[in-house]
Amino acid sequence: ALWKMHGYTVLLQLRIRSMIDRAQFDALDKRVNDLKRLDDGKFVMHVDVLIVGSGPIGAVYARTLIDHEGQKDPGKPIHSGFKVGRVLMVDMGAQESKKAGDHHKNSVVMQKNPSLFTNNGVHYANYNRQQKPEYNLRASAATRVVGGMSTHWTGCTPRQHPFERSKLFNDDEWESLYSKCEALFNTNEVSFESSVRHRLVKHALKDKFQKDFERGCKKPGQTKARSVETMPFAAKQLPGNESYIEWSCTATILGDLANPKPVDSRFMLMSQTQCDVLQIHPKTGKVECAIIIDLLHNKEYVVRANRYVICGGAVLTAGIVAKSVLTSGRKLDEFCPALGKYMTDQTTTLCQVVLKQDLLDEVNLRPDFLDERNQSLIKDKVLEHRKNNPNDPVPFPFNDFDPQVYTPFCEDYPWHTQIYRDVFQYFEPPPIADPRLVIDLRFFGLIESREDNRVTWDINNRDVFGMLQPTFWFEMTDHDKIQAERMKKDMTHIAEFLGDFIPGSEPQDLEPGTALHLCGIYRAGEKHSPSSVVSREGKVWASDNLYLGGCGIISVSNASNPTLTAACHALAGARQIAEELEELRAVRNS
Ligand code: G3F
Repeated sequence: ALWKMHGYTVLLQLRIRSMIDRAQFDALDKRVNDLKRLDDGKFVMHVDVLIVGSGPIGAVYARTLIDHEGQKDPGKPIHSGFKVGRVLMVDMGAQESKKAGDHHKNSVVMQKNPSLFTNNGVHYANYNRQQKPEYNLRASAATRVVGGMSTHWTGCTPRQHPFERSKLFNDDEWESLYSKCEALFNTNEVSFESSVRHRLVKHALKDKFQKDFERGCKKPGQTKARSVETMPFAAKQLPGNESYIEWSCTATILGDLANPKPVDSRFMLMSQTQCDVLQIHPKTGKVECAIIIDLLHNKEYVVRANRYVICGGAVLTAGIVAKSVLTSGRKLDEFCPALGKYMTDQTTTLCQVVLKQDLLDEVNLRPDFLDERNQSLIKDKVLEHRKNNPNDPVPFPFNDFDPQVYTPFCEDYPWHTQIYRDVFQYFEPPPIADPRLVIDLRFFGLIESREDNRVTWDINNRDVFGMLQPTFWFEMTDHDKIQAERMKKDMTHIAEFLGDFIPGSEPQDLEPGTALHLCGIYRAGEKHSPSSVVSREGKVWASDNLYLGGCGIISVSNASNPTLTAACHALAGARQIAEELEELRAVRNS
């Protein structure tokens, strides 16, 4: 009888598997109706890897698993011949673009009229009655849409300075992970080099502020270099159209997998599908299945996977784990005592200036002064603009790209700076200036990593999706505040090299959480210990088949945009999963 039951289960599984295999991405509903219900009325799906969340980190996981590591690289694939089976990705947000997870700025209309741009951030704790206002991260938010954060990503992807990144990878490992992730993100420093404004701002700071600074460095005790550079951006110019930038996002990372009918049937994306809970075995900690809900059709599925990867944004990812552990009757302290703790934010300071007339005069008088030797790129642009618009006193073409300049994080000035035009509608300048003359300075500072800065959950406090509300307990230390003040002074000093403050946009601290760079909530550690939740690859210590990805994994306080660093961890995680699946397959085949 046992054999019979087992046989039927296998047959049923095989049948379901082959049905899923035949199904196409855009016929999900039909396909699902074909499936047989289990006795409890739910449908079951078998996949190799379930990825929850379709942001840039989910995309890194999917691409790496499907490519079975580096296939597109000139380097030798580590697992040659090995193919990962079906990867199912779910996202509770809707798919708003033809390609899965496209960047809003990849629409031409948006590029020509950036003020149309909005981010789809949903603030967490605004309707959480347990949230004490004084400990809130008022501005922190999550994006619920296919593509997640990458649909409105600024794309600023610097490597983190050795001082602000963990030692979980050694320098060579970081180097190799960073290079690979930069390639996945198309991170480069040349996309904006042809912009007149970019060259002008960089020149103003390099030739004036940096030199001034270097002279200052000669003072005893101050020897560290500080430089002005082009910001590394995850965006590239499209060949053949110099005025268009393709912003990196889930769609570009997934590549052909993001097409409406993906060429690779091993990948499937379900939008408007929530990962409700993971069923975790009370003794082994192994995830037995995930319950996902197709929100549009209100249908529940049981997903059985070999590996589960949760990367739905730091706070929501931790929330899924918390709900899964707490609803199984266990305590977080037993399963993952550090979950929610050691949270780091970044302080954010902003100001806006109108470019100095002196700088414009320099361009008007000597249109070639920003050109490199033997080039007349900038000069030609300025002269042509002048010819076509003789009444325009501003020497910048209307479609000139925004400047993208920064002074990288360094030990003596431990903050990340962005000197650019931010299309984020967090802070729109009053319409008093020609938008081409407005420069934003947005600086990001360190917050100490402390156990007490944390998120907590209560099983009786749920949100509109039935998930547990995050409650923040966040405070800045005196040291954090002193550093933030130093950073603001530095901003004021640097801004003076560029222009005058727009009234109302003088240097000011923005709300906690504004950076959208919460880290540490499921921090990685070197070994299984109560102060970390996952390994450097994101594997939960207490479980054999559960991985967490995203900024929550970053274990130390940091100031530079963390997505590239989170991607390094995700890449290491995807590689480890690939190896584990290969071993599983070998065991099964033997
Ligand atoms: C942008 O200017 C930064 O580049 C992002 F990293 C950041 O998340 C965003 O502002 C919001 O502060």
